[in-house]
This record gives sequence, C-alpha cells and structure tokens, in this order.
Amino acid sequence: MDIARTPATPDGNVEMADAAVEPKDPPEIRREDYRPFAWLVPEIRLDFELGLDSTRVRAKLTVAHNDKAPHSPTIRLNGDGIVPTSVTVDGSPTQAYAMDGDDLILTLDGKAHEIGIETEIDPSANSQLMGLYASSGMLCTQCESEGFRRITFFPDRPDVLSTYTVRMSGPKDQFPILLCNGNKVATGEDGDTHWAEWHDPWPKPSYLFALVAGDLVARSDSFTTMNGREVELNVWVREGDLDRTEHAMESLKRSMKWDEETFGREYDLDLYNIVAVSDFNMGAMENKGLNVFNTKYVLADPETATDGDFDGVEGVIGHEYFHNWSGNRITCRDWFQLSLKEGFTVLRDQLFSQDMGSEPVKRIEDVRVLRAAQFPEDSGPLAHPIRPDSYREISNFYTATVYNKGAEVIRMMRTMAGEEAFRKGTDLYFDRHDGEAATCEDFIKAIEDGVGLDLTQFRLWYSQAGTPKIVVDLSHEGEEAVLKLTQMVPVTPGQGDKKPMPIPLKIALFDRDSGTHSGEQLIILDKASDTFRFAGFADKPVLSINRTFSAPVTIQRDTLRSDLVFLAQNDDDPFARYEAMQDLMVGHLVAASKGELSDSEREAGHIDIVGALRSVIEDEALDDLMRGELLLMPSQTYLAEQMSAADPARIHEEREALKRVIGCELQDEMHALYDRAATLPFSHSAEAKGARKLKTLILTYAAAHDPQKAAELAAHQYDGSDNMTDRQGALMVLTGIDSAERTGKLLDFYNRYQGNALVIDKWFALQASSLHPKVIEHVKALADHPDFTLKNPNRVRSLFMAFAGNPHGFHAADGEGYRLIADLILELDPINAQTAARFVPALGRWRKLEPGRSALMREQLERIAAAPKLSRDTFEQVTRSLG
Ligand code: B3K
Ligand code: ZN
Repeated sequence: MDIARTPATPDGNVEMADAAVEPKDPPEIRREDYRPFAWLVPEIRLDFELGLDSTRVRAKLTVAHNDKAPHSPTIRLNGDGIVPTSVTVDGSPTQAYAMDGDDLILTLDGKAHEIGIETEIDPSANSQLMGLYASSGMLCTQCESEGFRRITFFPDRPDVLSTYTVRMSGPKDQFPILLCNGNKVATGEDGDTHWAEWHDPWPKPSYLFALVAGDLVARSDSFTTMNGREVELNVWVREGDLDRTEHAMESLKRSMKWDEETFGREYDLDLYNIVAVSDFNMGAMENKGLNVFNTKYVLADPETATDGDFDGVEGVIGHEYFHNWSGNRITCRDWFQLSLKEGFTVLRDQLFSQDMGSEPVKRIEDVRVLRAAQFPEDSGPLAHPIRPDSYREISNFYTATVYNKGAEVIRMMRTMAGEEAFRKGTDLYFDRHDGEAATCEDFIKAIEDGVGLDLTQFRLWYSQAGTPKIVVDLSHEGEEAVLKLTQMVPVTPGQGDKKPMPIPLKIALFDRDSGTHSGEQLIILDKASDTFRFAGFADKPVLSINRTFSAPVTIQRDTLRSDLVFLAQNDDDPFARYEAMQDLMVGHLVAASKGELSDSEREAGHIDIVGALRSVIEDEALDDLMRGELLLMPSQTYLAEQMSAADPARIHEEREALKRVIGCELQDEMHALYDRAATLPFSHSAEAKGARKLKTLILTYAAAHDPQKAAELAAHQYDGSDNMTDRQGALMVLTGIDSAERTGKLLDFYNRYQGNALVIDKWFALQASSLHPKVIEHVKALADHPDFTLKNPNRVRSLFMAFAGNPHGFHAADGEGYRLIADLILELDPINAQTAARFVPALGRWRKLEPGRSALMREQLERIAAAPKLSRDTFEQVTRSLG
C-alpha cells in the first residue's frame, strides 16, 4: 500500500499530513486539529549498541488501544532520516508495513501488540545536533521536540507516555560512563565491551528521553529531600573541567531546597545527573533524571566566568531542575501548549534567582530581556500568542514570547491572586494533573479553582498576540486625582480585531512636596478605557505606574520631564525608579534622533539627565548593583523600537553624544566612584558584584568622553584584574577604541585562554559586538580564523549573534551587515537548521527601519527565500518575515 498517495488515516496524529509534501512547502500544523493518539505505548525497551559512526538501536514497543480515542487499526510511528533494518510484530518478522515519507505505518489487527524495530544510525554524521549525536568523542542526545524520531520509529508526540527500560553497551575505553534516565539497575562486562541497564519508573514522553556515553568525571554530592529521601547528585564533565563545577552543584542544591520551600515540590528519583556537552543547540535540556547542559551553563570559576555567567548557571540549573515538576511530572498535551511548561518554569526560575540575589535588580534584568527580545517579536512579522495556533516547524516556537511573555502572563495571575492564594492554585494544578499531558487551559482552570479567581477574560492573554499599549492621562479635579487609562492591543499577523484584556497595574500617587505616597494600589484595567478616581489630593500628584512591571505592556504617558526627574530621585519602587530614569533618557534620545530638538531643548535635556544621574551617584541608600542599573543608558535596539522608520545611524550618533556629555559632566563623580569600587577585593558578595558592574560602566562613559584616557584606564583594569568580570569588561571597552592597547590586550586574552572554548567564545563575541569602525572587516576575518567553526553552535553564536545584535555593525548603511548574516544563514542551514533559523528574526525587522536599510534588509530575505533548498526551520521563518 502506498500510503503517501492515500488520504490521511484517522489514527489521530495531528501531523498526518506532514510527510507527503515537498520540503519546500511544509504544511501548517494547527492547534484545533489536535486528536488524541489512537494507541497507547505503556512500555518501551531500547537496546543501544553504541559506536560513534554506527549505533544499532533495537526498540520494543508495547502498544494497546487507547480507549479515550476513536479506534484505528493503523499506527503511525514517526521517523526522520532513518530506515528500519527489521520490523517484527509480536516477535514475528514482517514486511507488512508502509513508509509514508519518513514515517512507518503498521496495520495491527488486535487490541495489544509488541512491535520490534531495528535501526542503525551514524551519530558522527549528525550535525543538526538533534537525536543521538557525537560531541568531542562522546555520545549524547537531544530529543525535544522531535529528535527521538531520528533514533527510532515512535509516536513522537508529548501526549504518548511510556516507561523506559534501556540497555546500552559499548567499548569500555571509549565510553567508560554510560548514563540514561532514571536509575541504573544492572551493569556487566564482556571483554572490552561493557553494558548498563537503566530503568525510569516515571512514564514520560519521548522528548524527555536521554542517553550519554563517554569519558567523563563527576563532581558528586547528595541532597536529602523534605521527606528524607537521599538523592545522589552528579555533575559530569570532561576531566579538566571538574574544578569549574562547584557553582553548578551548589546551584542545584539551592534549587532543590527552594522548590520544596516555595512550591512544595520534592524530587522523585534517587539520582540526579547533569552532563555538560560543548556542542549543544540551546542552553540545557530537562530530560528526566539526566539533564544535558551546554557547558556554558555548567562551568564557572572567577578566572574564566563573569558575574553574569555565574548568574546564568544558577538560573539555568534552577530552570531545568524546576522542569521536573513543571514539564516532566506534568507535561504538555501537544506542542501548542509549550508555554504551559516553559512560561511557568521561566517564572519559577526568575523567582528563584530573585530570592538568591537582589530581587529588584533581577526584576529589572528580566524586563530588559523581555523588552530586547520579546517586544520586537510581538511587534514584528513573527508575532504569535503565547499559545500559538499553528506552526510549520515547532523548533521556531521556542521563543521569547512562549518563554518570557509566558512567564509574565503567569506572574500577572500571581499578582492578582496574591502569593499565598497563588500557591493554592499551583498546588491544585500539581495535584490534579500529576502524571498527565496537560493544556494551558488546565493550568488556568486550576489557578481559577485554587485561588477563587475568575480568569475568563484573562484567557485572552493566551490567545492574543501583540504588546498592549496603555495611554495614561492624569488630571486633577477639585480634591481628586483622576486617572484615565486607555488600552490598545495592536494588530498582529493573522489577528486583526483585538479585545481588551485585563491588565493589572500597580500604581502609587506621590505628593510632590514630601516625596512620599500613601500606599501602593493594584488597579485592573479590563475595558478599552476606564477612569479611576482617587480622593484626598489638594494638588496634582505624581503618578508612578506599572510598578515592579506588573503587566507586560508599554506605557505612553505625557509626563513632564520634571516629574520623571522627581520619580528618578524619589520612587520607592526600584523598578519604577529605573523606569523613570530610562524614560528620561529615551524621551530625549528619541526626540534628538528625529531631529526635533532645538539647541536649548537639547541643553535642557542634558541638564536634567545629568542632574538625575548625579543624584543616583550620590544617593547613599542605594547599593551598587542597583546604582549600576540606574546609571545604564537605554540600548540602541530599545530606542529603535520606540520609533517608526528608525535610522540606526542617527540613534547611534545621538546615543554616543549623550554618553559623551554624561562622561564629561560627571567625570569627577564617576572617577571617585571608580576609585571606591576598585578598592574592594574579589568576592561573590552583592557588594563586590556591584562594584565590578560600576567599574566597567564607568569605563564605557569615559570611553565616549576621552577615549585615550579610557583606553589607559581599561588597560590598567585589564592588567590588574583577578577575575573575568573585570577583565572582560576592560577588554570590551578597549575593543571599541582604536588604540595600541586594543591589539595588545586582545592578543594577550587569546593567548591566555587558548584552548578554553567558552572563553575563546568571549574573545569572538567581544570583537563582533564592538563599536570599532572596522567591525565588519573584523567579523569577516574572524570567520576565517582557525578557531572558528560552523559545527559548534556556541562559536557560531559568539561571532554572528553578537554581530547581529551590534546595531553599529549590523546596520551598516551599505547593507553589508545584512549580507553577512544572510550568507551565514545560507551556509549554516544544511549543517544546523535550528541554529540557522535563529538568525532570521534579525532580518525580519525591515518594516521598522528607514526606507534605504529596509529595502536592503528585505533584499537579503528574498535572496534566502530564493535558495533552491531550505530547511523547514529557515523556510518558515523567512516566509513569515517577508510577510
Ligand atoms: N526544554 C528545552 C528546550 C528544548 C528546545 C528544543 N528546540 C530547554 C528548556 O527550556 O529548559
Ligand atoms: Zn524550559
């Protein structure tokens, strides 16, 4: 039977249509087409004969009718680039199967069967890094979302849950360590070969399967859970990396404790393994009991990792650990529900990091990430709701919208419920859906029931894309402050008519004279427009709104500059204070970039900004981590987002000009601050971290004002540093200055860290993100450097993602920056489609730019679209970006 030419059989697989089409036009998978799978696979046994070039996989699947789905005699087992070398049904070899594209279809006459399938794969040829692949002599897997089908044929969808028993064997010398999910139940040897058998008692979808084999060493420790279960913990790395694993292990223990205390979640196996690999498409993966991590989020010591890297390790270790409940114990019914696990888990890791360090600074950092990555997505051609309605390639939907906006949406529920009630809601969710593949709707319902909150209208946050804009109008009538709020949810691709959403806004009304307010309030704007009245104000107060960034919206307020200066000096909510400082600078820079400022207006703006910054420097109540946030200028990308037809060159010019003014006017204060910060010895304390943050920030202002002096200072900081934060900060400033120190220190850095891949990544990234006028030439030369390779995603990102995020180079007026990224996408696509597709959004911003650059950018997208063969990943992103 040639299934490829027959209509889709009713076996309930939403991806039925997938295989029969040309790769150039992959089909759209729609959320509304979800059907439960007609078969259950309660058990799978896997036997791996491991080899780098050839691994034989024998799978035995126990299958049975799913009573909760319409019956179908056919079972579709997904495959991707694999062929069956043998197929059996109930132990008897059979040829009675059909291939439909890459999938294998069997027709079964009974209610329950055992299917046996053998495949042979070549891990060393797997450059996509999905499925089983080789990385520096070891073998490892990545299965989310659809990598398991590159290993064996299986219903590779998250709502098919099985218990896994896995036997793995291989040469002892090559793979002395054999790891899999769950617990190791048996081991043995046979000459030069050895084997291990693993069993995972928790039913899981195929995307959570993992296997690792290699020459690894572990930092081991243990954790006793709240109910006294002793858990063995291991962080596995290559031998030379062991002394850089302490922070990862400590972060893991802190995560386990925090999740017990904060969400009542206890770990459920006797073993928790983390393995670090250097070739990895993303940050890490939460496979049950066997997390696989990018080395970037495991290895850290002060000599080679910055404070930001340390925070990153803690956050990602926490994130993957928290998935054990939000993702693994309760998984997703289908990939449209991805935010169910990712949005919730991002919120959990954000709250964890807030508790481990500075709460307000972490909040500001998270908002900055949201604004830099998610807001542009939401206002561009790739906009989608946190629960998308359709996709062609699910890998393209691991986005800032699903992750970070998803977290913000759940955070709003928490804000409206209050912390204690929210915990009742999450407890109910975990109880009600443990062991299931659930939906976002299940989560919302559990919060509703547990908290006692009506979230009917709130569900719109799951279905409507676009960042709402709130227009604020504060007036004063008699003794009342009158706040009129209007919301607009913008039109996004495929979504024209938007409904008003409930928007929780924390506000405070400040008395201008005393600089205080009488209490923060939470108001909910749930209509297109609404008016809120506040009695007892003899004079018009100053409004502080969206405190703690209580809603992921943009606020348009016609605030007097003097009010922003007031809030920048007085607001007791650190986020709102930061926001006022940013708005002060954004307002000035946007107007200046548009050429709207007269000389005297420009001068007045400078005076206000410098005055507000001076008061931040002088405010003794501030800690340096927070002071650093308040002294930061808005990024060029954020500024461009505030404008239509943005001209990146003009924005850059104005931003540098303001930096120069600040560097000049505040040079004495900053110098004194630098000297104070420089006296602190290295430690991981908040105080010392704050001091390091200030030092490099001050160097960036000095570089704009007096480059030669800044180069000397930076070289001095570089030479005297005993940690990577100071050294990288100094080198970052130096790479942007055409000076003798630049060449010398870059060479020194390279020689000092040659062989340490993560630090050499920094060396590439620093040069690619530099303000140097010849940055494009530098990037081209670096792409030919012997240490550069397209095979390693970290290295590709370190050079090209850094460059694509460098407005100064990427937006070169002649379009050379766009061409460079388009060339990369075309070259990388056949090697690693997932990583290549991640570069497309940078080119999708063409509608937001001035006409010249807009046309040049679009030209490059069209060039990519015209390529004879594109991956599904890149095809989808380019098509959507062209719109
Ligand atoms: N769940 C994984 C991401 C998998 C991405 C697959 N393309 C990591 C995480 O979010 O924890
Ligand atoms: Zn995650």
